[in-house]
Amino acid sequence: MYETILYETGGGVANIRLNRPGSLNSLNRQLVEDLGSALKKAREDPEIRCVVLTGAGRGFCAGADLTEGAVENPGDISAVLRERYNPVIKTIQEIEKPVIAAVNGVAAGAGCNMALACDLVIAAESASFLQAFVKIGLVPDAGGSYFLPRLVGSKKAMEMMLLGEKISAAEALRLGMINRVVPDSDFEAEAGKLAATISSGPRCQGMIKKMLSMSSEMDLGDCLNMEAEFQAKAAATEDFVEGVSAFLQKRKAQFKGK
Ligand code: T3D
Repeated sequence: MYETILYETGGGVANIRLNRPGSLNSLNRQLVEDLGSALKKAREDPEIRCVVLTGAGRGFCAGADLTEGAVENPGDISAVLRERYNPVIKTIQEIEKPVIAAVNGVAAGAGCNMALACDLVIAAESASFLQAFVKIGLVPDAGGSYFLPRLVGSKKAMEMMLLGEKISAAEALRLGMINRVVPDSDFEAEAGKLAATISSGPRCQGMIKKMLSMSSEMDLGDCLNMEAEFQAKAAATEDFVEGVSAFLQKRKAQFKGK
């Protein structure tokens, strides 16, 4: 049981819902702690093959809780990031299971960058994204300086970070920041379908995640070597045997994530 999030599992999916709707799920100390703990729980649970991160109410996440006293104790911000935010972003990246951000509403500041740290992002049509930091005199954090320029290019990232303007889900999709936009009325169902597709997929999905993370820092030669190494691991899985058998028998594969 968590104080600030809802954690539900089913069908191989761990659903983590940020649950402070009164402040658009802003990140207070407890929420960051609960989120970190829930992500670790999903990582350790062998039944879980996909994680979904979403928000309760009309927002996804409005970034840091600005009522928590950052202005009174500015010296603490560095420690807050190193000890609380950064481990969450690293866990999202390092967990060997796909993490989907299901962005139901506004994603601002660290909330926006937390969504970008996820492996897939599906957004409701009414959702929006903003690098809100500059509006309050802060620089981007929660991995934004890493993810955003890699997704949209440095010029667009610069514009978003310098101006802090809100962009629509449709614009975020056009820019390549996110994967899918669906009508608000279909959002829960479509996010559920995407999670179900991933959670019934083969073991190699976790390897694909790891490979793409590693390849961002590699040259072609290293990527080719990495592919040879990971392909041997993928070929040793039960799911590879099932995948090929299903193809030859002209039936749908039943993957077990093993
Ligand atoms: O110390 C550290 O933790 C350092 C780390 C910093 C990382 C960061 O994320 S810095 C960036 C922090 N976030 C922001 O600056 C965004 C602030 N919020 C907004 O700009 C707007 O709320 C939104 C654009 C996100 C949404 O606007 P709108 O008009 O849809 O909603 P609203 O009316 O502004 O907000 C609704 C309620 O949520 C409102 O409360 P009220 O008046 O109904 O009681 C508002 O005060 C509250 N709220 C929204 N964002 C935050 C928040 N309360 C606390 N902290 C927030 N970030």
